[in-house]
Amino acid sequence: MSDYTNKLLADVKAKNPAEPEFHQAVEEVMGSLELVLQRHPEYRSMKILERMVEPERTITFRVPWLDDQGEIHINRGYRIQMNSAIGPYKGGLRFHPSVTMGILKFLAFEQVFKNSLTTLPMGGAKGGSDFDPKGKSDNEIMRFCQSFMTELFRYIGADTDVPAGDIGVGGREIGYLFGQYKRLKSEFTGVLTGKGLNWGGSLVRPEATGFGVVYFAEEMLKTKKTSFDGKTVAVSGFGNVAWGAVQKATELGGKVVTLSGPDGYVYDPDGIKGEKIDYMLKLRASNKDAVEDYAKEFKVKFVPGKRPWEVKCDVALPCATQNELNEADAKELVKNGCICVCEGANMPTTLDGYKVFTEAKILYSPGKASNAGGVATSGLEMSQNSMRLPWSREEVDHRLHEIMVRIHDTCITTAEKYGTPGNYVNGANIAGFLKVADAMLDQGLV
Ligand code: NDP
Ligand code: 2IT
Repeated sequence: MSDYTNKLLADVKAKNPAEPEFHQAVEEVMGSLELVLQRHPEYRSMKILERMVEPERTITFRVPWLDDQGEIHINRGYRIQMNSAIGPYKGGLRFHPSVTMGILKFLAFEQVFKNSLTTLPMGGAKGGSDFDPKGKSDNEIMRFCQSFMTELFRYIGADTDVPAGDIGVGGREIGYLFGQYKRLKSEFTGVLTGKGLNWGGSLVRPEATGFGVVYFAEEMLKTKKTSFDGKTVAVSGFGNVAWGAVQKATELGGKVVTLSGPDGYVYDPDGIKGEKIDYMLKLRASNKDAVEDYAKEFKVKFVPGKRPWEVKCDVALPCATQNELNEADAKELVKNGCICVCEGANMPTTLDGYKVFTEAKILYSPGKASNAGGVATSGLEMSQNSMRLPWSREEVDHRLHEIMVRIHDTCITTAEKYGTPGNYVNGANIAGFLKVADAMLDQGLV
């Protein structure tokens, strides 16, 4: 990095103390932009980067709610509206006890680049709460969602900011949030995505992130003249993204042998397919916090307290959470012959892990490129809502596939144009950045 980007990163750290994930996300992007800044001095003189690391708006609010015993709980709610240069704010809501301002800033920052890569007109945002859905009843989840929306509704809207799901927020939560928004505003608009099919949701949105990850990985494998057929695949997580990825990887002939949760990982050498994929939905819906039940149900090995990266695989799809794959894990994967790591989660690989993959010259794609299918299909849901016309499953899936192929091509051509052929991180960061930066230049000092 140059003196300029080093100083910028130091300023970000000083101004946003105790937010290591945000620092990490900024550092990764800065690492890709040297040549861009040399070729375009106007970005520097117009302080585009300095502006991009400062959220346009951050909102925090109190979320009081009653549990089933009548006890009062207070959580903190957030919405980070990071950048609206190319469209209304767009990005998910995360409900997880680990949620802090720093986590959401990193996610909102990543979302700006990701949304830009989709080619659809969406700015970047993220929100959520430190609420822990684990062990909560359906009624408690509903009361929490209603209280959360009772404050959030002032700041969002179909043309302003359109939240969706992320960790801990799926179809059920989107339903409760939407219901409350509708009551408060007396309007039925596409203010959230990931809605139910009967009330404005899009076909394929539940599967979209995972499908998109596999469509992207398929393109990566094509560059090495190979495919998923016959490949052993390690997946982490067991949530929405992992579920979609397992389905599509299996459909394309891959054998998915792992799933993981905070409790450890399961190793299923016969492959996770058919009813086993449906069982993943039960695991999530149980509101427990574990994958061990899968091992009991299907009589396979459960490895407590470990991540799946020690398992021999050809393709790795990290689909759980940030920083779940570190330097040692990366070395283990490379040593065991893994040829492709395609991220489903946001920033699952540490910066040291990324270095290992780059040095080993294996295929490696950052989440902001390969998991963009989720938000892209949210964008398609917004289009359908605006038209008040639903598209068929084939239509949405075809568009999703086309978008993922296009993002892949953009990463490849941009990485090459900026002197680092095959580097998906640089390709994604530079291409995502350029569109937003140029829009900011056009719009004056905003
Ligand atoms: P889910 O809530 O459906 O599943 C999340 C999975 O990650 C669960 O297995 C969860 O276990 C685990 N997990 C979450 N936090 C932690 C933690 N701190 N330590 C260990 N395990 C953890 O979420 P999604 O599948 O939607 O999200 C997974 C990843 O994909 C996230 O990084 C998310 O940002 C990203 N993503 C999601 C998109 C979407 O459309 N849903 C789109 C693009 C990216 P548990 O919660 O039980 O701890
Ligand atoms: O990280 C992500 O891209 C998401 N959680 C999906 C966001 C969205 O608006 O669909």
